[in-house]
Amino acid sequence: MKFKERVFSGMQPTGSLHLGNYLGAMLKWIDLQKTHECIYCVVDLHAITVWQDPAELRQAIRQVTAAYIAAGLDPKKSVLFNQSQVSAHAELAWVFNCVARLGWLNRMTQFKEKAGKDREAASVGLYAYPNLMAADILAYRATHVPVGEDQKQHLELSRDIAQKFNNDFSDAIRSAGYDDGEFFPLPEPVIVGPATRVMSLRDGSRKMSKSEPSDLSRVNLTDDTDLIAKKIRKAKTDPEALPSEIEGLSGRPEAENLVGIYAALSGTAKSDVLSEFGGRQFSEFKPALADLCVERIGPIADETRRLMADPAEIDRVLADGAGRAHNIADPILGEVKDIVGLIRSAS
Ligand code: AQP
Repeated sequence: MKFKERVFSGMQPTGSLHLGNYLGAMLKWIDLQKTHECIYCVVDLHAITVWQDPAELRQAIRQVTAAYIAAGLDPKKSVLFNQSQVSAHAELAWVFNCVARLGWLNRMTQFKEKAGKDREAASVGLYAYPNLMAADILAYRATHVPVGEDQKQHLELSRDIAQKFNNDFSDAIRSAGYDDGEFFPLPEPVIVGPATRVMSLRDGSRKMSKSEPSDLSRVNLTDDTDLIAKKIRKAKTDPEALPSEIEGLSGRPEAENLVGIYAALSGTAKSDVLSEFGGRQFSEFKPALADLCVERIGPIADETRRLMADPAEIDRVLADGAGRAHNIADPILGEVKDIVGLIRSAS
């Protein structure tokens, strides 16, 4: 079946968003909004796979929503909501818990990283996280998922789940009128650009992350201009000048990271950045990067703060988005229930 192109993606309200979230995913979200029907979610059910302080979680849901809007997502154009308001996500996730195989989940590297050494103490939710992610996407039969590189493996699992559902229930799917037996699309990851994996500013071998204890490791979308400039100034580098060719970045993770950030923020390629800065020292490159970062991130932080002053308006945006999300997801979930053999409510 030729599925209508539809975009879905989300971020966890586990803290304030950072440059990695912005460059790895959100820039593409904003782009896709011009050409596609887009559904962007604050994935609060994912956030509680690790314990969250309830008051801080509520605050973070609103803050991530405000950051989405401040960064350029238009809630009139795109559907913008928080996951827990649309029950189809959790309901479809249960069906997928029964489709996905333990062996598949055992291979997920993010669970291994997040659970750490004490796997027995990790929540069942953290383990089943990728099934919920598949449900997030497929509840809307989304075809394209703009994410950072770290989500590639989870996206592959979503495709496997979609394929297995289509196979397991192929007769029922055909009986429901889908002659080719394809009920779910196999969603495609959209992982493009010069900064699909932004690394920590303190350690070029670690991903920039909300949960990294050192705040100097990331630029938050809520940082003021002085703090942004300070973090770039203090970013770890090596003593060499920047190379003029891409090949010269190999084995220099910190240099590669900063060049990638510059390229993504300026809408160019790493090779263009090196044409301009090749042969120059970090003492010259860092101020240029700090200025660019302040110019691009500063206004997002200001606008996020302005929006956060009116939480009732943010809640209204979320409720409106949830209503629109329900309208798309509920009929799809109804069909899933029919296909699986459940009896859905008559209303
Ligand atoms: N460092 C990164 N570089 C590029 N893309 C990134 N993303 C996250 N970090 C980077 C992308 O941002 C989207 C939302 O991520 P998330 O909030 O759902 O969770 P995450 O990937 O687990 O991000 P964090 O910051 O590492 O959160 P914590 O610390 O809470 O686990 C995704 O598209 C992701 O690829």
